[in-house]
Amino acid sequence: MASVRAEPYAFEFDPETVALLIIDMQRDFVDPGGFGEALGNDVSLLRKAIAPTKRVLEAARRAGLLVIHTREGHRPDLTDLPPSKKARGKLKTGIGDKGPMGRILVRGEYGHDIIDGLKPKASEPVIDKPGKGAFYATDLDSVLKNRGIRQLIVCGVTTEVCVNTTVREANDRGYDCLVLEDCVGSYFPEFQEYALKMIKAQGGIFGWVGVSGRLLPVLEKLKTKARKSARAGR
Ligand code: TIU
Repeated sequence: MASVRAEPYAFEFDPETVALLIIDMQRDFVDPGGFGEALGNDVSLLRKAIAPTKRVLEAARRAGLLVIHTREGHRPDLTDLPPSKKARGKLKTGIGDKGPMGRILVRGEYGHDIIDGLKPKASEPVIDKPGKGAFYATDLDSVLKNRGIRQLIVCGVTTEVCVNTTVREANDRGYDCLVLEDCVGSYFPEFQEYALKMIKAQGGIFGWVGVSGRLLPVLEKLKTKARKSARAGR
């Protein structure tokens, strides 16, 4: 069992049954010219999460953890886009419309894909989701169950929207979530603060909140152990 300092108390996990879940690190949300910016947001607030998430992703890969990525988006014919989601915000350029990086939040478009710095490996499942939560209308739960995963280390954007919705969905399905506060981002500093507070309040009502700096040395130790057992032929 590995243990990471977190709030409201230490997050303990078995590396065999924990996965890294990276939520929606797509160009449409974090790059200038995407959906996030079309909504009137300052994307630089999300970009702060890229470097620490990259360090966690690389350490998780070295430690042999299952890594899963998600993308929010829709079919090119938009048949899975609820009219309410399309209409919301009365945007001039909204979901499905042509933006500077292709049609906004449409699968297969450049803007819909994950940023180059956090590109999934071919062996890492990518979950395409039409909603904010990663469990809604996806096979994420079955991917996790088939791999015996019971706990999730969560990074991604945005903290109060897709991260929080996914953590709440995961919590109700019996998964423990550790959210890394420097690896998640919000367009609104006050939402960042309170979205994290909501997770860890009341004894960890939805899960745990930690920082990547505490997790990285724990993952490095797992890597050393994995190497030692490989050398011992176990
Ligand atoms: N991934 C995600 O959070 N989708 C959003 O639409 N977030 C906003 O904050 N708008």
